[in-house]
Amino acid sequence: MTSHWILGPGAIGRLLAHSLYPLADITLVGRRALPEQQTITTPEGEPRSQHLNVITTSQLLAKAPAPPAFVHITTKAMAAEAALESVAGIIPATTPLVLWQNGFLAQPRLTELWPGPVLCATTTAGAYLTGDNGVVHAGRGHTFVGDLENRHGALAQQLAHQLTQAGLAATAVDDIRSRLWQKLAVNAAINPLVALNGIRNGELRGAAYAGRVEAVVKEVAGIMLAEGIQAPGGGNGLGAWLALVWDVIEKTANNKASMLQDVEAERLTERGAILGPLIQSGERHGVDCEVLRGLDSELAVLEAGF
Ligand code: KPL
Repeated sequence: MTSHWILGPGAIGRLLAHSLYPLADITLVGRRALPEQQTITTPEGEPRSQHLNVITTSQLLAKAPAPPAFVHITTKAMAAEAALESVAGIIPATTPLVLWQNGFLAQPRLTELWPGPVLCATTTAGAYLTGDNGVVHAGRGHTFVGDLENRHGALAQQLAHQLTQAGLAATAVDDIRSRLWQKLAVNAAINPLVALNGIRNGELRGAAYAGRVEAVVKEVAGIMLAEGIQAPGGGNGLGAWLALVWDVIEKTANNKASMLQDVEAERLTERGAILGPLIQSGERHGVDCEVLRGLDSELAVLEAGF
């Protein structure tokens, strides 16, 4: 049976653990102890309770079990490197990692740092936590898996196959970098504005915010052009990026975006992983990124108050 360690028992980590169990051997690892009896509510609203192997990092280190087939890192972007460091001493350097982070910070860093294969996953599956023992699988989505250098296609296929068998539809792709940047574009246009203004995604359509969304997308479109990234439907003009962003806003109108949830809980946001790569790219290519810089500074001021 394939064994998977999942570092980070947040919403995606628990969704993965519930889905892969009992098809695969699961170890869900967190910094603090969580109940082993965990419940997932399916997209159809049915609760399912399972006894999962949930342990703390120190318990894992003490036990030093046989190395897993995959180590999934499902922490926030800025905690991914520390999560890897916490287990690096007890796994072979050839162990495949799977990175589930938003943005484009952890992925290039860990790809460079880790000698073994580093797969990146991007998913549209929706999940949120309801407490220490509950997660809601709010919406079925699709997961794409691949590595930044396109060297591990067979491994990506093996993982995509297992995820699909586990009920999380997944496809191995050879353009994961573009897909991560496309998601970055959407996250940059939505997350900072909703987090700073305390609003649901759909409210961005209102007259008070629509112009600000368009100003962000204008800069993002310039950066994507410089990076050679096309919008998902093809096309790299402002129109293609605006269409994508407005479509996601429409489809997620009722969502409380992840960055707003972080701000409400007074947690550090993923601004470094979402705005950071875009601003650095803009600076590198001489593309205007004043609006993005402004959002980053506003978020920094907000976080300083936590
Ligand atoms: O991915 C998201 C997030 O909340 O981080 C969006 C697309 C903004 C949906 O809420």
